[in-house]
Amino acid sequence: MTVVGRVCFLACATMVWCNLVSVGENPPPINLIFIGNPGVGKSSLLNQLHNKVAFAAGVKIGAGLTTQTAVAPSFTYHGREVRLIDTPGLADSQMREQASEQITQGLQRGDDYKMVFVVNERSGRVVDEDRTTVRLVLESIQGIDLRNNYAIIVNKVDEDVMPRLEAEFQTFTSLLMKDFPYSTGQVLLLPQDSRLKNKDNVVLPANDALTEKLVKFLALVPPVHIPTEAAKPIAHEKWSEIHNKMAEGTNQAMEFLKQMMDSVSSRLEKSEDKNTALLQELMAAQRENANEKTQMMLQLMESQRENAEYMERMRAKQAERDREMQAKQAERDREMQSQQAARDQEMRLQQSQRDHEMNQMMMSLHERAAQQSANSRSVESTTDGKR
Ligand SMILES: Nc1nc2c(ncn2[C@@H]2O[C@H](COP(=O)(O)OP(=O)(O)OP(=O)(O)O)[C@@H](O)[C@H]2O)c(=O)[nH]1
Ligand SMILES: [Mg+2]
Repeated sequence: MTVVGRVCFLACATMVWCNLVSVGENPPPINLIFIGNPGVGKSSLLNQLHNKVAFAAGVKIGAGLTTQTAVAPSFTYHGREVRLIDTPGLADSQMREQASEQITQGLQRGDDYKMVFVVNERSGRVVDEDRTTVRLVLESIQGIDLRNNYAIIVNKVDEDVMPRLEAEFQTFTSLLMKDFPYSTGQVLLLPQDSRLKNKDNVVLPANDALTEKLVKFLALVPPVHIPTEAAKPIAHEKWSEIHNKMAEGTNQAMEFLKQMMDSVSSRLEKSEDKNTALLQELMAAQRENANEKTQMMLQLMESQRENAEYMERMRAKQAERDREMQAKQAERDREMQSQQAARDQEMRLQQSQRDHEMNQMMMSLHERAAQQSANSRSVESTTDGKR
């Protein structure tokens, strides 16, 4: 990256980091301090913000790599000075005393701080060493309300764990902050980056997604003023005792969560059983209802069938009656016809009888007339003869 590019990046980053601070005539510097156990990735992340290797970062077997609190060459923007401060980890028992002094030294610069704790996760579980370090450092700052005034970065989150951590973010953060003197809503999950894994002094491009995510997150962390006298020595000698308590606290909280989950799931199971029973009842009622309906339908169909049969019988009877009536009528017609024929026959007989009688009468009249005419002719001829 060119010098101009780097200055632009730093200028942008500074502008974002400063955006929540009122900038007066002589605004105080902002100390961006990263605190956390050895190997969590503090120096690496600060190098990404600085966009160059300002702090040695890498693999160190058995101990912390950073042993001294170090401040990157500060830069200003709009008159506001920004300092990146790297600190050693407390979990390394060999250098705990020195590390705690170094951290306190880093916190005693006065002015404003954006205090960032860097921690890791272990297969989705909180790391009690990290919890111990955060608690001891928070407890060392006295007389200042740090609630929501510091940030936690959960760094190097495994890619398989990330979705589950995101899904159970509340549970994870409440376990993480259990027994802290102050909790915070400023928590960032940063994914493990294969480009950094077990590497030394890697600096990603300025506009890399990881760096951008980091810058955006840090912009929203409110700066808090920590006067020099407020940062008291860290009770490093209590580290093991506090660590045991934190581990016990985590176990209790996990146990409590497990019981809660068990009770929730048993309640869910019960309510599921209840729901299943209700569903079965409902289905039985529906079946009964359906049976009743079927019965009614069957009855209806039966009565329709009976009606149809009755109608059929009625129609058959009617047809039978019609046929009988027709047969009787035909019989009557035949009788009347034969009576009429008999009457006609008789009338014809009577007529022919009368005709015969009439003929007889006419013939006898003719005969009589012929007789009379013959008689008159014989009278005439007799008369004529006499004359
Ligand atoms: N995979 C992966 N590795 C990382 C990441 N951040 C840092 N590392 C690696 O983790 C190792 C330790 O990182 P450092 O930045 O030196 O850790 P530190 O917290 O400064 O450790 P100390 O200086 O010992 O306190 C290095 O090899 C880094 O490259 C990350 O996001 N993903
Ligand atoms: Mg380091």
